[in-house]
Amino acid sequence: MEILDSRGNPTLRAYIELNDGTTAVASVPSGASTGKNEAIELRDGDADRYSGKGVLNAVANVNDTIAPALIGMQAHQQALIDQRMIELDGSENKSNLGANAILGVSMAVARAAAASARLPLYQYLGGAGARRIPVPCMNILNGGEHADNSVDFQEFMAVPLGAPTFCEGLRYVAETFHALKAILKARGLATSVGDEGGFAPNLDSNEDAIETIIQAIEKAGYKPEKDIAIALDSAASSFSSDLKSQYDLKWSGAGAMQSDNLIALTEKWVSKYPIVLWEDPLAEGDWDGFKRLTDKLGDQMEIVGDDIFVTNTKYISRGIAQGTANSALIKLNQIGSVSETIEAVRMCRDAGWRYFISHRSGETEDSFLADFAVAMDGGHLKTGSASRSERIAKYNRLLEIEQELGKSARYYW
Ligand code: 2PG
Ligand code: MG
Repeated sequence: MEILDSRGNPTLRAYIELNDGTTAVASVPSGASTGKNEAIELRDGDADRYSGKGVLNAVANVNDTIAPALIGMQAHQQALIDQRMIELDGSENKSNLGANAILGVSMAVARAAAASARLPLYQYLGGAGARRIPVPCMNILNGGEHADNSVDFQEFMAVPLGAPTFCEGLRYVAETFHALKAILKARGLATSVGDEGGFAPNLDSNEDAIETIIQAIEKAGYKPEKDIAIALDSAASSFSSDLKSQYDLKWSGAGAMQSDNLIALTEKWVSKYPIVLWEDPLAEGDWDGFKRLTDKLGDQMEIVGDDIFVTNTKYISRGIAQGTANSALIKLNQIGSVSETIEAVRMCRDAGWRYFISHRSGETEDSFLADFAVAMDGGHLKTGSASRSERIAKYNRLLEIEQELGKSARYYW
């Protein structure tokens, strides 16, 4: 069925029932700052409904094409089921049936198989050894395409890597979120939030954003770097005109620059601030710039490719071969099925890369991502701020998983 996401745009929810009576449901997220090689999210294009954003055709594809083809298959054969849907679609990028249609079913299949096996989803997908709860990289200040403010970089995340447990880590950064609110309020700045629940104030500069966050960490009673470090997602494609070398930090007024200027700025920030991870510091077509940056800073921090790799092994393998980054962002709907997402994770792991599990800026109350992140054992995830229930749903599920694992739970950066 067609439901709404956290931005009030339509998205797809899939329902499944197994022969043994097990039922499951899954809802698909949706991005705003999308990479151009992402799998295609099928939209109706009917201007009379939701400005063309309806997903009734994708829903029909589930009911009329996918469902009849899957009936009779075994729910635990995830890869086979995903493969069958990919074949049915027949395109390179899932443009016929829609990545939203395929992923919704793929997630529902995984959840049903787990329930039928009487296993929690994280254990079904990750095995008996799945017990590492990811460090929550909490996006407490939003800019770029996720907010209407004067900050060019899209996400400023607080990373509670010094906490002893997930539960404590979540508290560290939620308290920092509240401290940040108080600081912004005292400065007479807006405390309304952006798409991922972080504040979206009009600050003096991009650097002001990071300095204000450091103040917030201290105000909350924590030590920057030791207790809480910083991660950034520039989402640089969103301020690059040619997507490969020309940049314009227009909202903050910092102005036009080229790859090397942006790399120099990155170096300066990394030497000055406790930054442990930087996602999309350059645009999706700037493979050369990415490599130069990784050569310079790759031994100091995690450099994550999002729009450039789009969770696709075709691009991740090129990145590994060329030394383009040292980590890939992992988003289920960028590639469009559970088993292909697992393949992307495996490729990173085999190469000694890290991988960063991520939500989308348009989300639903579905907490699939939380279980998925524990199953993938990557040690960190991003799922927004300490506000907006579509974000909190994932944090609450992680709290639950940690509690369920008891003393066997692990938490480290
Ligand atoms: C990103 C994401 C998620 P979107 O760029 O990493 O934070 O945003 O879903 O809009 O692509
Ligand atoms: Mg990103």
